[in-house]
Amino acid sequence: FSSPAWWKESCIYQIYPASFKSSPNNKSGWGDIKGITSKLDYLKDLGVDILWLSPIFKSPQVDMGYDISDYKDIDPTYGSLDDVDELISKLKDRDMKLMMDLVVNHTSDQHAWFQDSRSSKTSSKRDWYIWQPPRYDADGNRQPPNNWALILGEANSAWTWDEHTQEYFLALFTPEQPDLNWRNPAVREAVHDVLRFWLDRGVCGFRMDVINHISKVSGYPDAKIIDPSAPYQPGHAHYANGPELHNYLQEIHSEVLSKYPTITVGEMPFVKDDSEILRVVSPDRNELNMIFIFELVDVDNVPGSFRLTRHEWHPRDLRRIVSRWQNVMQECNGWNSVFIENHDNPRSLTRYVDDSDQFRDLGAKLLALMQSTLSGTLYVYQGEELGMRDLPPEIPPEEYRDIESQNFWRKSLSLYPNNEKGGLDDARKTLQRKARDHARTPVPWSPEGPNAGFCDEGVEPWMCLNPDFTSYNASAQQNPPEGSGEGLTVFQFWRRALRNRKEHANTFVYGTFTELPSNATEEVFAYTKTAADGKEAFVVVLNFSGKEVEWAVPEGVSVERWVAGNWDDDGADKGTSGEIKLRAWEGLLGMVK
Ligand code: TEU
Repeated sequence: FSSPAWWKESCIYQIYPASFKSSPNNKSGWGDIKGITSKLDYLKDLGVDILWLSPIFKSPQVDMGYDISDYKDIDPTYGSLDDVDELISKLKDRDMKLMMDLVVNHTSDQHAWFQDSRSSKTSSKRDWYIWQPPRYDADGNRQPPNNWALILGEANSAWTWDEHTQEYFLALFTPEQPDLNWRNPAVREAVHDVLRFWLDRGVCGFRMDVINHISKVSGYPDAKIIDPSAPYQPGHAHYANGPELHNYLQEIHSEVLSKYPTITVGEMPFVKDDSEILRVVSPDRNELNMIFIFELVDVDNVPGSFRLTRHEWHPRDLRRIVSRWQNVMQECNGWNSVFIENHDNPRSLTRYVDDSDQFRDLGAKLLALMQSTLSGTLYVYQGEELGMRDLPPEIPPEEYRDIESQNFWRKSLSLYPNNEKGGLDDARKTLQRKARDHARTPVPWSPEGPNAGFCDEGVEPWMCLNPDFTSYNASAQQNPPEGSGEGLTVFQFWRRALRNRKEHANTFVYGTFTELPSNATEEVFAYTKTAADGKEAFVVVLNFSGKEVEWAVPEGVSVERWVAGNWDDDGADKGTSGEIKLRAWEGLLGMVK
């Protein structure tokens, strides 16, 4: 359904630089660029084609680099421009590429542009950001221009008062991340210039952070009240996919992207409407190659609310969401990004399957089997290939380093200092279930403690490691010690799955997805993938439950044999027609006649 392209067939691996690998003699406890360069053979062996680095630019690190103070320089914590050049050239030696994270909805408040903007109302950069005079309530008290809430954890106002010039500026995420005013053509030109700078240096493209937030509706109307007890409300109806978004994206394309062979993926929180999404990813629109649709990773958010909320879900929701986007993109000639993890969500293993010691490997492999057989460009988040799981509950919220978690916890402490109505217990539960910290623990490279090869011994890592590194680490997974068992490790399973996906790209990357009926209790997600020329088809059957269930091979699907599975026997002895028994968390890949 779609013409082939290198960026469609590539496997993209997301690196969270602070936690990937610290090079020898780096005493900071943070990962760095040289550390990344030292692991390219590992990544190549896994089957990765493109690295996407979360931001490594100069930054005060209020939001781990998503607050940039200089787009054309590297934060000294991570290294230098020379290190990036070296990384690009070593990637090239291995036929691999580099993608950067473009964070241009907002800058850091330490960026020279903002410093200038806030210096006076007559600054030439005043209009580079979004400034508004206050409102006054009936008692004559100063109030922000509207009721929009900050996104990252605190639920305060999205407007910050500037004493010096007596106006508010808009900063949707934290007050240290003021939003750029994209209505100003000079801002857009400055962004184009940043893109050119990196493309000329040899990067192949960009992941664009909250790119759908760049156009705000004019007049800044109040948001609908979702939580009557809160003074500020989620305002995304007024800035997610705002009125000028498509014009701005098309302008980036005509001014910059059309002149380079690039890959682009936009982050688009809060938007689920297919026509709106297709506007961005349809090739004839010249906007972006693909976007991250958050419907699946937001499945356990209270609808309409932010991330740090809890909502129950059932495997049928996962089925419905995955099927929906497979179908929409193939019917409308769009393109999917296939992903289930990133640095903003807990580990998929804990969240969608079962991370207990008993089922951990099966669960991680089940998700690998699903993702490696879906149509679209595949993204793997660091540690996903190792079956990393969330932090255990013994680690207290005080150990969490993310600004979102910290703001949320501080707010909870102030609301329920004595755990009134169990408020603190509840907040702890939310962090345990939803904190971004779970995905940000350092990658364990070896079983040797206390730092597991992430950084030098004697150096304190910037955040705690997951204590299970003695058994789950890259060295044990990539080259398991002799006698450690018959089956594949999670890493080996991923490696096999990625090779299989490449070998059968016509079927897995580009093929037609058809959902098959589930089992009676609806935990089985089954589908076929068929190559466009009809020469090859596979069936994928995934039991999203820890129970043994029966699933009937539908009439019209004739399975020749099961070729792979997440249980060590690859499902070899199973029947291929009628009712088949699926074991706990079992996933099967079958060749269709
Ligand atoms: O994330 C956007 C973001 O905040 C999402 O978490 C989104 O709001 C959520 O999924 C919807 O429920 C990006 C970065 O990935 C994140 O790390 C940054 O903190 C944020 O932008 C600000 O730059």
